[in-house]
Amino acid sequence: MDSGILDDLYRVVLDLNFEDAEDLAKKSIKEGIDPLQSAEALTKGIREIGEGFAKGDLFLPDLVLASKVLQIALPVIQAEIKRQGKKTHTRGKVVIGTVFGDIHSIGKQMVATLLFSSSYEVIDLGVNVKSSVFVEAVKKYNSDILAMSALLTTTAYEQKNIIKDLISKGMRDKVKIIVGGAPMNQEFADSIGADGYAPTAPLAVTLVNKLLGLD
Ligand code: B1M
Repeated sequence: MDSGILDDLYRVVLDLNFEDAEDLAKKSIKEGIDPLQSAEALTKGIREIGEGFAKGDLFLPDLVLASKVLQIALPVIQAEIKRQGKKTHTRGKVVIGTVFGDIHSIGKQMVATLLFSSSYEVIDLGVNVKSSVFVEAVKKYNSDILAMSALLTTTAYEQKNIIKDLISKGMRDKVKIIVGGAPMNQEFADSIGADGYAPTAPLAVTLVNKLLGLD
């Protein structure tokens, strides 16, 4: 296995090189690189871009171009994760989305992909999802899990509003709620009345398994 490709995937993000992103992702699959490691290499790159942005060393166009790299490369990798998932039966239904006011899609997409490849039926509502849309979907699909992602300190509180709306409609006890995203932690999840918090996509799968009594 050529682990140099993992380094290339990491660097393609830092170099904002969206032109080579797809070919490199395809090459990693052709060469038998574990797609979970490839996804990790890409996200390591974008985390560093985020740190540079936070320090003022990088600017919004850097964020936009780096996320373009991920939006090109990650679907190729995710398709391979799904392909290797050998899904046989459905363990449960998960409604997932990024909350209203927030358009960050990459982490939510990773959680959705790993849940799907762990045999969950995933209803992905996308980004910037209004509370009423989450509530309707939970009802329509009779989902076991509601999974909400938020990447901004401001939008994290939107999750609390959605939980309040579920309570007011008498639906809170019918669904387990998990939250995640960079600004969150367990304490925050407890404070808004979620059933669980996961810091990463793989741990979101572990959490869902645990909440549904499956292992
Ligand atoms: Co924005 N952004 N962004 N951004 N962006 C952050 C989040 C930020 C931390 C950057 C920074 O300043 N260091 C900062 C937020 C600060 C804060 O609120 N505390 C920020 C900001 C400020 C903004 C804007 C306001 C910038 C502006 O316009 N001035 C703006 C807001 C737009 C909006 O949503 N309304 C904005 C815009 C954007 C882009 C559109 C350019 C782009 C998003 C493109 C896209 O997603 N399609 C973008 C990006 C790429 C980032 C960073 C660099 C990377 C986010 C990412 O994709 N990470 C980010 C910096 C950072 O996070 N360090 C940043 C990789 C991804 C795999 O990680 O999403 O954390 P993450 O997901 C992880 C875990 O958190 C977890 O699992 C994932 C993988 O293991 N997880 C869950 C996520 N959801 C989960 C749900 C679960 C469980 C686990 O259960 C339900």
